[in-house]
Amino acid sequence: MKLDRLAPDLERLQADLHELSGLVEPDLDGWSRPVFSESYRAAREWVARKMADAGLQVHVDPVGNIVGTREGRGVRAALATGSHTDTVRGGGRFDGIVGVLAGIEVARRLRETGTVLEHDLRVVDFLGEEPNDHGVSCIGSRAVVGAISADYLAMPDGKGVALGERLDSRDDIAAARWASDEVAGFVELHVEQGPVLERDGLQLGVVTAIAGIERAVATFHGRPDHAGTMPMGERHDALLTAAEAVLAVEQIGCSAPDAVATVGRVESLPGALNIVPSWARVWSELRSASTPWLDRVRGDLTARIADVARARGVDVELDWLNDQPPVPTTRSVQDLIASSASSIGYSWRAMPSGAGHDAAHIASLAPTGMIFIPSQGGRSHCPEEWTDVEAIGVGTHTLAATLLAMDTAPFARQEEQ
Ligand code: HGY
Ligand code: MN
Ligand code: MN
Repeated sequence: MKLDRLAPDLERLQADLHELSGLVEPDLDGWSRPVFSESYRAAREWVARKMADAGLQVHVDPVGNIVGTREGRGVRAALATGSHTDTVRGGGRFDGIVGVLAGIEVARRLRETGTVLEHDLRVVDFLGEEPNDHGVSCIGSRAVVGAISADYLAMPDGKGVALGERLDSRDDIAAARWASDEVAGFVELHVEQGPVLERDGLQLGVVTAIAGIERAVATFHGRPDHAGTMPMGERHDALLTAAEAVLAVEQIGCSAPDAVATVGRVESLPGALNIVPSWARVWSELRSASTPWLDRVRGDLTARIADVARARGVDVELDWLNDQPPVPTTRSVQDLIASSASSIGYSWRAMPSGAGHDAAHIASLAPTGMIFIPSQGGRSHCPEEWTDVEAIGVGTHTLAATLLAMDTAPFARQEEQ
């Protein structure tokens, strides 16, 4: 088939982006649609309607993923694509929703060109990809690969509500699990959320690996004292200890070329101007596509935090959360994305993803690939996030061509890298 026939309708994509990105929380900054919020519920009703309008058979699975299916000629396993429609607070208009809308547009173009694949096509809006108030990310994609544990379901939010209480499937999360042979392959289209493609002047990224993420919470117990009378050398200041820990995180993040480390939140008590802080808490994360680096820096950070606390006579507790190892994508799927892009005439490069994605979980179940399109200024997780609709069209076109190629080309399962 001439791949140009599967090119997306840019005006329709633009209209979808405008409608869906406008469903946000009125009292939050940016384009905010946190999981379990009212705007998120409205957005998912919108997605289900759009999937149905595109001719997909729509159902909501036991954990709350929205799944749209276009029947194929009969090959047992489905080809899947999709992403997420929840956002970070203060987020942008493209993170996640581009992958869901592209999947719906591919379904429309298949219908409009009368193209029936051998495989079913499955378009998924995965529940809650962003880290939520319960400290869990990628709820829907973890659930379909059986990676939502009872501990996860018990994780409370700030109001003490357990994650399981928020899920439709509170009694049987296992029912959401996809069978090991249910999906033949998965491809996710996503904005790059970084500066590489724009800097290199390229249209597409073929993702080689998705960074691993280690998250740590350090709690410092110092001693409250009068800020006016206690000499500097005799204090046990929890916040100053936390400040040194924050700088230690930065130094670790700068210790390897493709690594990053961030402290996104610091709290301290009692918070009075005239009392030396007695308590402080630091939330940090370390990311890299290199497993050896992640393994090493867990120990490094643990040792450095213990050192700065000891030096100031402050006690510290360090909890490690969400150890998500780096995930390589499947080489043969990477090759199909690259050959599809090249055959249409799009420029591309291979690159790792510093951001986490639902694909990182689906990769444990099926051959998996990711397609990136440029983010303006490399900005994301902020209201300034922007990707031109033409670039989204290039990504959607490449997604369609890749799924068409996967429909007939042999590609290996996960063990081949
Ligand atoms: O945090 C991430 O990398 C993704 O945006 N959830
Ligand atoms: Mn995100
Ligand atoms: Mn995302």
